[in-house]
Amino acid sequence: MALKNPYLISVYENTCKRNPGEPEFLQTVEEVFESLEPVVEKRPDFVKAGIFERMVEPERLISFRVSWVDDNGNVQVNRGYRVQFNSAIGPYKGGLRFHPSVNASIMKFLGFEQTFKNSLTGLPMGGGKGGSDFNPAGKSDNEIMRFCQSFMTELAKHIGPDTDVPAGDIGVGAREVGYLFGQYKRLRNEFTGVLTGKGFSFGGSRIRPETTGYGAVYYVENMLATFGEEIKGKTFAVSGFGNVAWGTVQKLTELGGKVVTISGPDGYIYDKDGVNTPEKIAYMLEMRTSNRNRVEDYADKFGVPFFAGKKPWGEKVDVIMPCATQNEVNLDDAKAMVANGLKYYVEVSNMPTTNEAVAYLKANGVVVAPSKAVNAGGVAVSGLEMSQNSMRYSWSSEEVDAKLKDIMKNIYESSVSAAKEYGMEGDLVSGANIAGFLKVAEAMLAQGIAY
Ligand code: 2IT
Repeated sequence: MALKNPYLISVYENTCKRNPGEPEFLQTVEEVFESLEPVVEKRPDFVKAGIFERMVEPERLISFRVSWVDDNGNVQVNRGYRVQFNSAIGPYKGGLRFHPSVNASIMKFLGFEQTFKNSLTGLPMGGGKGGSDFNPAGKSDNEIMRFCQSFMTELAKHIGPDTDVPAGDIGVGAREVGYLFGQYKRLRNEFTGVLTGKGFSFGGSRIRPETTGYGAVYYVENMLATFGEEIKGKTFAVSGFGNVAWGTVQKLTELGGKVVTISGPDGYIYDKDGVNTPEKIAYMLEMRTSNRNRVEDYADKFGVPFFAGKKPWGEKVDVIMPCATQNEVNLDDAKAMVANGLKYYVEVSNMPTTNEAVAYLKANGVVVAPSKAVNAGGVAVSGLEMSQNSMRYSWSSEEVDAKLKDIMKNIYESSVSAAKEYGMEGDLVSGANIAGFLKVAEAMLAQGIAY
């Protein structure tokens, strides 16, 4: 373990004892605590108020049975979750993930990270996350609808526009949000902004679907500018082919970058000409909505090489942007990147990198941008959707995009200055963790001890 501060070590050890068998949650706690060592030294008032101990304990963890009937008439049972992690600076806010890997550890790691990410956006949103071990792959549209309705029948008891506002994540897009919203409205007889990522016709924000990727690219623009560089003319390796990868590829292409890889659970494709025509980019959407969950279809359609069971991290490019899921880059991958002379590593999916891999990249001079900051544009536009719903108003794409650009610039700049202020100049990971943490910690301090 890389932690040195004895107080943080003891809080971390207690967290390990209290959360056995939850490696992803403990991984993110350790990673955030490493960044917070200088904060502990400067802020004894936080230590006295037990802020660190309270920060790692979710305010509420709800788990529930979701039963539904499949197309063959068989009863299926899944487990649903909502983790309401921290409400110090606003209503709980965070996505819902439908994926077979979902468990309490995954939910808590995502909820913990969401707390700091939401804080970084500068908008009033607390941290939450939810989902289910339901696997959407291969399910019919009717099955998805019935599952969403059953899931919401329980979730509706715990959420509300001023309490907790879920959205999408892996396996939950506009279609699922629509079904979830419909069921909430049926149950409550209320039309409110209880979910974000809604369709535009019923209160969704312009550009919400592409915004996580757009925001990530705006972050990259700001970051490269610091080094006197730009996106134009650079090559990029992206993983995933879902919503986040799609928005990222679109915006990189628009700004003159060339994306040569995308990936799926089945492997990755290498497109030497770039995933850059409207047809190719639209096909990414088609692959997602087909529920087949494979990227080999792209290789078949466009006649490019497909590498079964492999990840694109061995490819030599200027910038690497993982956009798929957690822990998709390990120490060996990081070694391959360094051996290829990689300069910029930009996390887009939540916690795509193991802690050892991040340490190795940093130690070898790679500029590492952390997902909490880089992907915060998604939830930021969710925050803007909440504002629009509260006002019963709708901003144009240009207005939303301009606000998103501002938010991403602020996130980048506040991370840079927090790192500097706490003696970790140039460390974008620590800067984001510190900046995100401070606002939540101040709010908790001001509000007294009971959560
Ligand atoms: O990880 C994330 O920030 C999201 N899945 C989006 C959350 C949201 O509430 O828009």
